Amino acid sequence: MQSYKDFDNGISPAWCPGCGNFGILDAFKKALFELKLDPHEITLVSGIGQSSKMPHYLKCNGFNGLHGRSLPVATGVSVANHKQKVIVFGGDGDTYGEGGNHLLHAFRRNPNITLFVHNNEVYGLTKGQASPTTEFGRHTKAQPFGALSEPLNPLALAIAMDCSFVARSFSGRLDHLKEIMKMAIMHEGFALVDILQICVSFNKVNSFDWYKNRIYEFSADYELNDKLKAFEKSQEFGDKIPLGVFYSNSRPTFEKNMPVIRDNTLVSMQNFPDIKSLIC
Ligand SMILES: Cc1ncc(C[n+]2csc(CCOP(=O)(O)OP(=O)(O)O)c2C)c(N)n1
Ligand code: SF4
Repeated sequence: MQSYKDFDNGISPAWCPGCGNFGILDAFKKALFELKLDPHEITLVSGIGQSSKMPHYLKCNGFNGLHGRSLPVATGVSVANHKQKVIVFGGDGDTYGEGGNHLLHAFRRNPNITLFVHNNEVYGLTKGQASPTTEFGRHTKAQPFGALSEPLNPLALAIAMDCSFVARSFSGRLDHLKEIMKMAIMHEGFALVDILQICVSFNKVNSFDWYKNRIYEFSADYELNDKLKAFEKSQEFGDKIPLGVFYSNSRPTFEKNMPVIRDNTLVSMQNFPDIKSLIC
């Protein structure tokens, strides 16, 4: 690849002008270029949503599945060909709502997958209903009396479940986001990056200026596999919002735990192996 723009496929994004997804797309192309990855080495998987349109705009292998179902698809891709870099894009609704159950099992299994969550704190594609990360009491068109549930803390959940890489960045800090994306893609194991994303149309509270006045970049002053310290850090969200890597560990991956594909990919095998060898 001569330039990060070589990842463009000529399709123009159907996002509102000013949407944070543009920054995420840009940072991602730059991250792939700097990692010297070629399109054929990457498989992008997504569900349904504005964020899930990411694979539509990139020259890479891609699969667009059902709302919330990207992680099982991505796990299948990774088991079939663990030499691919498997990268998932989803919204906070897609990942933490519809796909919440799959997320828990991905944390447990630790497949070698990178998950980027565009967290705009609303369901963007379906016009701004409250999502699992919407703050309690927030008024939307669908919640005229305010959201009635407490928001999910995705980082705390991931750390509690020993997710092997947990980080946060912001769609308006492109260099920071690009570096975090590179670390997450190169991490061996399941990596979650929660990306705070501006939705100019349906989230008028968490605007660019709102974030600019609160976010700060931190380098952990603790060992990154210190679960308790990471958990404590993950509780910070309000007047100050930390961006960076919160937690990391080197657990064996799901693919490494599967003897039949330890040395060879499933897709390169002449004959599909006996099913017993996959499960024992
Ligand atoms: C099972 C199911 N439930 C609901 C929908 C309708 N739906 C499509 S996109 C969407 C919201 C997507 O929001 P989010 O995942 O937060 O992504 P964003 O658009 O904000 O990037 C919903 C509710 C659907 N397609 N399938
Ligand atoms: S509705 Fe929000 S998330 Fe969707 S394209 Fe517009 S700004 Fe982006």
